Amino acid sequence: MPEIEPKDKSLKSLDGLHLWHAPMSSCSQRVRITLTEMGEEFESHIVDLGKNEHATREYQAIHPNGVVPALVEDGSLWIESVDIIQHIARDRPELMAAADAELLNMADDAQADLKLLTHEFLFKMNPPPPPEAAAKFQETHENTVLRQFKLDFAAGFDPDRINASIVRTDDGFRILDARLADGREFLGGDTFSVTDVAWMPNVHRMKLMGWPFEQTANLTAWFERVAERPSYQKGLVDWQPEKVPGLFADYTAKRRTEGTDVRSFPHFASA
Ligand SMILES: N[C@@H](CCC(=O)N[C@@H](CS)C(=O)NCC(=O)O)C(=O)O
Repeated sequence: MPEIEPKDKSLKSLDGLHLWHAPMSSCSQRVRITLTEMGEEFESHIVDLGKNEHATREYQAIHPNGVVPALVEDGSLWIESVDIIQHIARDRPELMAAADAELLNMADDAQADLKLLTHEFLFKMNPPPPPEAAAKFQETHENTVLRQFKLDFAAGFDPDRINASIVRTDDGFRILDARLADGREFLGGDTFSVTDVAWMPNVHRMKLMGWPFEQTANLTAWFERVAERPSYQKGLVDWQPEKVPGLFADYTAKRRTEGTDVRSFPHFASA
């Protein structure tokens, strides 16, 4: 998907690029990295997910699923990060030449597992939301999958569900690692493309939780290469609150001591 008809008709009169996004959201990171690669400025509309701004009627009139990102380009509304990055880069052969449909679809599919693992291994360090805020989210957000996800997170994810997410994520990373085994510099070939952009936030995120990337050396070397690009700094790192990596590292160390970090789950522990 795609371009969609906005429920909020005022979006149709917006000129230029407007991005509704969240600083730490991996899907928003993809779009910001692409815009930075293209040298495009955009009007930033921050949606504070911690304050449940995505559950407001106003935001749900912009994005029908009540998630970020949403992009308006000269009055046209686009959702779905993997579609957005291909749309905005459509006239940029340097970013589209090595676009790989299979790896882009995989990046899209990987989102649900990234979300679950992020909540389990990173966001869980935060105190749960006050009961009134949680109840209000259930009343006001129309996305039933997201509402159920929040309830499941509050109740504690089943360890089998967490392990299944780890297995699928590792399978995906091993596919990328195998692609890179032929010596190519980038995921789609010898040029940097939207395919790399789509996967950069995923590797960045899993590094924060101590993922065993030593098992995928080609992918590790690829990430070191792409992380040197100014777009990684400007589109991703600069939006991340400075203290966040340290707090996540402390939490990950605590989970490791307790034997509940990502490496302690059966997929890695029994390998
Ligand atoms: N498939 C969508 C997924 C969008 C999505 O799930 N966004 C997340 C942030 S990356 C979100 O808004 N989550 C809200 C929440 O967890 O409450 C895309 O790629 O744009």
